Amino acid sequence: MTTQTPNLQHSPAWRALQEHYGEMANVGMREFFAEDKQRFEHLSLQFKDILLDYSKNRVTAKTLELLRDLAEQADVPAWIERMFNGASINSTEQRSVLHVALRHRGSGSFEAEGNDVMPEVREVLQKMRDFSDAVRSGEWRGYTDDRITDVVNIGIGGSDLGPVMVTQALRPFTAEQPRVHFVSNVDESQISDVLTQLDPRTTLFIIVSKSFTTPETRINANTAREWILRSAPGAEVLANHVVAVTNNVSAAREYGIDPQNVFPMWDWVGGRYSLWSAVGLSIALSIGMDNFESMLHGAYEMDEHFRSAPLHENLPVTLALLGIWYVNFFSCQTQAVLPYDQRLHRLPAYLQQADMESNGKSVDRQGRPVDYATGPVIFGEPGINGQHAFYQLIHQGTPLIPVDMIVPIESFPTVPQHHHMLVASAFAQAEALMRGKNEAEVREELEAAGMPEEDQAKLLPYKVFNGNRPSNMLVYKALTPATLGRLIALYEHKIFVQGVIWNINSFDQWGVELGKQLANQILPELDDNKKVTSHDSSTNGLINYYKKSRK
Ligand code: G6Q
Repeated sequence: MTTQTPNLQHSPAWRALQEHYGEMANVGMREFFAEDKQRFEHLSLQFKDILLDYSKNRVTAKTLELLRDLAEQADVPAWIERMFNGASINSTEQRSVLHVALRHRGSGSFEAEGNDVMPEVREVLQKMRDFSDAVRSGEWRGYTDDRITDVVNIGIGGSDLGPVMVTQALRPFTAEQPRVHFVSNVDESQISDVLTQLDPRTTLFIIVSKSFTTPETRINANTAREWILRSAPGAEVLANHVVAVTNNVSAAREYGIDPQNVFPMWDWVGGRYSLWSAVGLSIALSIGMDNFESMLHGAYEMDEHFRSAPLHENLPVTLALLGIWYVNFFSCQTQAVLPYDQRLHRLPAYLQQADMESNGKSVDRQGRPVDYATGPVIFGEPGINGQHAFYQLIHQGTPLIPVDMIVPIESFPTVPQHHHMLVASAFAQAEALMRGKNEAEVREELEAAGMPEEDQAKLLPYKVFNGNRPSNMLVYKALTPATLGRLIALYEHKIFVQGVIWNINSFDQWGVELGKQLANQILPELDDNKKVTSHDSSTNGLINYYKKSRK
């Protein structure tokens, strides 16, 4: 492995960008568009049915060249190959990172620790197909010989967010049955709200837990088991109603899941990158295995593009470099994801985990604290709704917030009046963010409305939009399984490239451990009514207040 430049900020490519930022900080995008009438053609890329217009960014050809120098300096092309070749790039956990193998459609092999993983991947895909076909056709039945009408996915984090997002996104491809539900939170209200609508005789649970030790998932799984057994003749009925997806097959067996009903996954798949594995079983049950495989195919196509396209034509690399430009040179701390597609309403939450858990790191690959910013805060909501909520801050607030807008050309069903309004709004927002409205334009507008000059002067500062606010526009034909696969893979690879440039490990998540450890200490302290004194005064105070106040 190549050694990274010891201090990124003193590296030649970084310094060149820093210097260039000095020239760019105050230049307006309006000027770029005035100078280059073909800026859209020059700064947009197309891959299959996805168009990326990145012309509304505060970049020139020189900026892009310098950013690509940074990518070369960080050895991005070699890191891409390392990932695809199964090197242990998740260095703190000594694991390969092979979610790309899960959607590999060619005849090639992928090696993790010297073993080709493809035979097992194909075997599990076949098992998913057999199972999902059986449930969907009614061949798989509940213990009373009734057909399965509802499936409940019990899992959290990476074992939940992907399947939730995808099943919502691909609603037009779902069959009427089985209906798919999700339970993730340990808050009992979620599982009870789901179960009250269901009949245990026609419900199937998928317990999804890579580790099979996650307490939230285990508690929910116990509740599900009790719920089935309450009206069942004996524990043997569980074989018809509970399956598991896990890397810890023995724990699933111990828990009482029929070995036939266990779908394996592997330690070279990170939770937040796992929807392509059997973690996506709820997706397959919902949209059918053919559609699930189309999604894999779409992702595979993006993988091939990522691996082979030169940096200047590479969509994930381009998105990653633009992000670096804003985070590290414009000091942006946030990034908005705004899908103008209601079916993608869980995409911001999904990407929040994918990005923030991957790149929310402050120690580099050599174990040193970094002295530059890494992953931004990701947030977002579906397009039009966000406009009526938080866009004010994006337009006129003090922080600079780069946005990604994600827009379909067609939606299912397309009702032109609705869809035109949606698309017009997305394009208008990006235009407004870029152009803004200057004093002269505001004055002209107020004058045309007949406002007296004195009132104009008072109102003017509030009505000015400085503009020059960046956006990427991702436009795709329609949200099919293949397009969604491409879109998710695009973001996964963007995140990876940024992690490489920041010289961090995007594939571990030690930051989630401490809170879990402390919760395990507090949990037994809630069992009695004794006063707790072992923590700081705030934590003691909260625990004691809770104990005193509960019934
Ligand atoms: C994802 C994270 C995390 C994980 C959950 C569930 O990358 O590691 O979100 O997916 O904590 O873990 P289990 O699947 O092991 O229950």
